[in-house]
Amino acid sequence: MRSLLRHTVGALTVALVTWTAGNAAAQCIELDAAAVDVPFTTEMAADPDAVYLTAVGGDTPTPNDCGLTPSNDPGEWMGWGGPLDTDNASIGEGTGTRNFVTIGGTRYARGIGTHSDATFAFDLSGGDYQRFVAYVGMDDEKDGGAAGSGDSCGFGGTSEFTVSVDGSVVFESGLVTGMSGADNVAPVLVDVDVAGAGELVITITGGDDGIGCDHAAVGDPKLLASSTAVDPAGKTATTWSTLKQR
Ligand SMILES: [Ca+2]
Ligand SMILES: [Ca+2]
Repeated sequence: MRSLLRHTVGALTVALVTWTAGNAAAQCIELDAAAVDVPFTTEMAADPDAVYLTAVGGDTPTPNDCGLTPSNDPGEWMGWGGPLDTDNASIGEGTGTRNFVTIGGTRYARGIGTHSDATFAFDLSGGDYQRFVAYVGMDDEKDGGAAGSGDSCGFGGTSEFTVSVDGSVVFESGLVTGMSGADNVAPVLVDVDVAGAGELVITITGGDDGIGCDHAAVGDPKLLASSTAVDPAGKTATTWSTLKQR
């Protein structure tokens, strides 16, 4: 059973949802271990009405219980630390070190965790989708405090995210950082029209400082059949000090 309540984190209002193992989405989570304890303030559960984008689960490119898998070469799915071998997890430090996808203090039940540079292409021609909705940002596992002592990636990494539909750019994040000074940085909402589209491409590059430490992630990446508006939460920074109190 799920419980749902509204919760305010600073100026950020999000849906705070808890979920239990045993639902359909849990079949896609194959975390071997948590290498580091990544702090979070909010959990986002899977949307039972969505078709999710995923990385390794399922039969390409047919949607199944796990989601729609990429149609491009797996060698293009990450720029460091691959291959991607686990759904709904961060890139971690490689196989066996994945964590839950966590961006700006929100832990996502569904998501793609990778490392810049990365490209994911999805064939949408088999479904009747109206919108693609997701949250993009840097995974908090490289933020200060989460990265651990001796890890030089305590600034959270930087990347740029682009979404294209049938060859046309429909979303550009600009430069996204994992932290802003001592503050965590909230994920950026993507909400684009994919009605009648044949292909969706997500491109992640390293920004202006290369790809070092760029543990990039796409949280709750879902295809929706309805045009219902999504609460545009997720653009207000939460403070790292708040996260550390958990
Ligand atoms: Ca962060
Ligand atoms: Ca970078």
